[in-house]
Amino acid sequence: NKIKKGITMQSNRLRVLMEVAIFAVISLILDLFIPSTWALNISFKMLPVVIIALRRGTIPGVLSGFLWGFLQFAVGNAHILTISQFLLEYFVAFALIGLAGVLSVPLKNTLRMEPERKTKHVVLAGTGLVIGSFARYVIHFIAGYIFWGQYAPEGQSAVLYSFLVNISAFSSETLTTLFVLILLAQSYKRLILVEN
Ligand code: 218
Repeated sequence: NKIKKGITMQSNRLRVLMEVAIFAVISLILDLFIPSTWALNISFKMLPVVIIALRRGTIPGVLSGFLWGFLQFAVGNAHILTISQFLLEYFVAFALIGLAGVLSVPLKNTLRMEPERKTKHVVLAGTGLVIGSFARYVIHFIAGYIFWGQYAPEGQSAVLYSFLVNISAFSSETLTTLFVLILLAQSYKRLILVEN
């Protein structure tokens, strides 16, 4: 019986890792096909990583974001200025999206215990999204004024330039993703609740 339990735990770990990888690939595909600019980002490519974070918790979420960042690099879809900029924006920033997972347990408890309270579900999932997205964009803002300041318009400081670009990208991307999260509210039970 102990052995049986051990095997079940192992195959469950494998299952979680597969989900982490599959959802990172979905984020990558969305990123390859939805056009966006640095400042305006009407897309929901973060959503798969957010869903994995809410479904499996912070560590799988962070792993999935990290893997997405690596895949961006692997397929040549990363914008690299320097090594430290690359590590910061594609590994640290993307991994931080997984922080959405801090609301995994509260959301799953609510889905189980108060299955009819859709608004509460959306508020919890949306707050997770905002936490992960915000943490990510703090990094893009910092990288923006350290590394991307050269692209600021004449007379605009690097800090202000990075702030304006990244606050705009953060708001547009987070709101778009929130919108899709609201559309998905009926499916949280299937997307986020797991038996094991
Ligand atoms: C001001 C400024 N411009 C560009 C970047 C680079 N940046 C911003 C947002 C997201 C990503 C990752 C790929 O989607 C990158 C590389 C910046 N940080 N700041």
